[in-house]
Amino acid sequence: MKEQLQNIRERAKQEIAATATLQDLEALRVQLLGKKGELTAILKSMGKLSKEERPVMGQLANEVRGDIETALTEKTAALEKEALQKELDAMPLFDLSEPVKLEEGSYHPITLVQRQCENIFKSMGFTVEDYSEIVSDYECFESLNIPKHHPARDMQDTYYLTNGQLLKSQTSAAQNAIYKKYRDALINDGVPIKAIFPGRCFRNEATDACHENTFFQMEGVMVDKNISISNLIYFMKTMLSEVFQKDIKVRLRPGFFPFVEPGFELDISCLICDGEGCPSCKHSGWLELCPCGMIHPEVLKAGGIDPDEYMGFAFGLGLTRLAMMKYGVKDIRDLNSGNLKALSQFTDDK
Ligand code: FA5
Repeated sequence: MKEQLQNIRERAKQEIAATATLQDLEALRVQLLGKKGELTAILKSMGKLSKEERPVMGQLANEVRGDIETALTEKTAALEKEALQKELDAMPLFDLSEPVKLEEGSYHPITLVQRQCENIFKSMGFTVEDYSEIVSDYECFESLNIPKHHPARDMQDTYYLTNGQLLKSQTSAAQNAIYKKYRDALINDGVPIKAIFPGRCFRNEATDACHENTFFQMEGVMVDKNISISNLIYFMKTMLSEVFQKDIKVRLRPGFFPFVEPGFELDISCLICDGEGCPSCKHSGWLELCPCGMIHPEVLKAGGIDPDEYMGFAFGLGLTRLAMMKYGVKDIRDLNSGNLKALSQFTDDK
């Protein structure tokens, strides 16, 4: 029996070592140690042994059983590890230490054009001002030489709030505050007022390809002694050639705004249709882009500046329309659409 037990141990160890799967190992365990297993059969036959032999064989049988169980446990662990490794190898690589690649956002085309204009004017000595979107009637109209009930108010259908204030319909609404902010430096120290103030404007518009109810403008003013229309034209030309980096057709025609005298409309030849006429330019071939003019004496007076001594120019650039022209956006409404597919394709390359 001793030999039988030792044989079983040796054979079991070899067979366990050669087993390739967990199922085969379980089958081997049943075959060796199960109710009808080989070792169990030997243990059952112990009764036939002599009194002296029984404890010796019993101890050996227990040792053999223990050795087989240890070999089974070790092999189970090895096969499980192997199976896990196979599973991991089949999985796509996932390295926690690897830097996570985040989707990058992009600037809105209007922001890109606004920043570009800001940089152009900053390089020419202009300050960039921020201004509220909710303004008073005085700021938006009265200080700009548009008294209550004046028909010029009809040009801008405005959103009024219940407290009497309104959503700014034009960036010109900041002019009065800018004059008051810088007039002391102008009068006492001879520092010209040179400021631009980009901002969002709101009008109750019937929207179309070139009109939105919410759009951006960028106002610019310059006040000093001896300012002329030539200065105005110089700054407009510089700005447009920098933004477009190519020759574009521009026309200047008389325009009426109560806060400038004389006033002009500066139009650019539509870059969507090359001046042929399309919905983006209301089929005229031209797009109103940047009305401008010499600041009306009443407006300077309201800002605390003596119009007999000082003069200046002002312009109101349509930033949203500029973005349309620069990036070839046919319908202005796409710019407010939140359509990331459309909006994320623009870069600030010139
Ligand atoms: C004004 O708002 C004047 N404050 C501009 C100004 C400033 C004139 C200083 C003189 C001196 P206007 O309403 O034309 O003017 O608007 C100016 C520009 O804003 C237009 O040429 C156009 O480019 C843009 N704009 C006006 N309305 C809309 C709109 N509904 N949607 C998109 N852009 C618009």
